[in-house]
Amino acid sequence: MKVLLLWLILLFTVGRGWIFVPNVDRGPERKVHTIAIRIRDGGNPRDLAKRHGFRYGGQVVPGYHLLERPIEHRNHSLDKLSEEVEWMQEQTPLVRVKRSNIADPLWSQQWNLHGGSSGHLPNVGHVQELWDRGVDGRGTTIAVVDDGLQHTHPDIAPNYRPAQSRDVSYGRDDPMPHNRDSHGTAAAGVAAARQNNVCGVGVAPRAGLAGLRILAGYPTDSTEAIGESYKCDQGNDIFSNSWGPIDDGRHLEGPGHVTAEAMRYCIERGRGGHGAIYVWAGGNGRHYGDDVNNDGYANSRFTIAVGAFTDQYRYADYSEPGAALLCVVPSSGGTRHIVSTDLLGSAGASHTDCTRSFGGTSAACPTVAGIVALMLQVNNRLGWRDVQHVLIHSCNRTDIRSESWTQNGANLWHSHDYGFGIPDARRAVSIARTWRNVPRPATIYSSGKKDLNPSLSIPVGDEKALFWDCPAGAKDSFFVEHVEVTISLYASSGRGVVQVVLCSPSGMCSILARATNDDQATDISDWTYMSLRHWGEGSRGQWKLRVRTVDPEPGKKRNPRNGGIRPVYLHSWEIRTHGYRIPGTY
Ligand SMILES: [Ca+2]
Ligand SMILES: [Ca+2]
Ligand SMILES: [Ca+2]
Repeated sequence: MKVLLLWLILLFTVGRGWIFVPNVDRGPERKVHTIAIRIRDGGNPRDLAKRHGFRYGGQVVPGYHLLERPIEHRNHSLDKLSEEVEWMQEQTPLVRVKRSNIADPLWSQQWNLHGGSSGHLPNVGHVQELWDRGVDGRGTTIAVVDDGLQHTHPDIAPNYRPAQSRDVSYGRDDPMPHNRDSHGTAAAGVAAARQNNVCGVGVAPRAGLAGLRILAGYPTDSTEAIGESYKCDQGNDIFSNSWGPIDDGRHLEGPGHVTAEAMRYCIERGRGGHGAIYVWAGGNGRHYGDDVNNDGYANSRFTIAVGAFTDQYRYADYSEPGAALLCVVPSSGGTRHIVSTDLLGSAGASHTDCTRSFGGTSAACPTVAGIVALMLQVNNRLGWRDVQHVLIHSCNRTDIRSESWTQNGANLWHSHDYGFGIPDARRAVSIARTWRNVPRPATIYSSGKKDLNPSLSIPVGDEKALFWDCPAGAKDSFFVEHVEVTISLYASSGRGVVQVVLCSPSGMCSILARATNDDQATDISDWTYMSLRHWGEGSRGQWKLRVRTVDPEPGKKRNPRNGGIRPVYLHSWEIRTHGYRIPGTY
């Protein structure tokens, strides 16, 4: 293929004296003098190169070869060589420009994709360069699970996949939204709006778009289950979810039974067995003390939780922190919003066909869905865990003065505010290309469920530590991916007084439950928390679970009759590490 490309280019550049390979990283200038030759029948190009003081540079197409020598020898005569070949030509550089004139009228405002006019605003890095190289999501499909998809919109229509789409809410094929429901269409535009002369451009402008409408009418567990699994083994590769339970810091809610089963099915069977990719908005409830770990969709190890980062180089003040947060991407919350598609005409969020005011973790999520589409285009064998590995490796730390950054036992930095940082799309694609899949399925070590009888009482201001000595999975022979902790407890003063921290044998700690304003709900019943902060560490050694009862509002006068904050009673706990044995170490 490469040879054919070179040959075509050679054909078109004969007489110009330069071989140009478009859109390939050229790096620093090569210090070689190159001659292209057509050799006579029966000639041996390697012998020829040797006799004339060249290094053989390889065949271009049959009959045509390259000879190379150090640039400082370029003035040596070529007369003798020319007598032995049919045709020859010195190769010298020409100026060529890339043909990506982006005509989309709002492109200049898509700072999140190119860094703004200065190029210095936070962005996901070099997407335009990827498009120029043909890495634009083609061959992949992003299913936007939301309130519908206006597929007649000219920015959506060329990428729309009707056979992959469904209005689950109303039991119809066509996911066309109501006039007010512009959320799914805006999310879809962020992921994969077409590069044309309309609105802006999505991260993966040639990815297919499916609409799965579930957030209309009254969603139920089974509506969500259909939405999260629709054709996951027949073309829907990536499920982008810019929604979740209420972000008020008082809800611990996740997938119901059927939805959990549906997602498990697609993780095992989706994408020809490589696993569907679930991308999830991390939540907008930071103001209320909410945490990604209070959301059972976003904190699932099957999903990629995405937070928001502003043009002010800081997490958005709505973007929820959490040990389960994988990354942040640019979104609203500073002085700039996100450009996307809006419902045509006066319908939707704007009177035009485009919106300039999209944002939240709703816009962050489909940005990552788009990056994953670019990764899958270059390597569709990536499993769902591989995709997480690649994304983590592609992240750049940001706001590095923040004290939230901690380095774990595998030298990886994670922050409850920023996850592993901002993914760089170009690096993600480059890593994806040559990524070797991690062993499947994941190996799990578990403490087993520890029932405490009687329940462990933890008075306010006190902390109880629970220990698990994991016997196996030593560092350098095991690679921890996700760590899960399942807890049951009773807190009669409300869940907001509970703080749970997990520390690994290396000393890296994860905040799983943080003190909040939740003074109503009292039970935590078999809730599973997840942490990515131990990624790459070993499992062997002592894991420590610290459970505290805290006063979330110290100094606040309380009703003397209830005697202030009452103890928390821990009923049971379990720690599970998921990961893989490093090949060659057993
Ligand atoms: Ca467009
Ligand atoms: Ca939340
Ligand atoms: Ca509109």
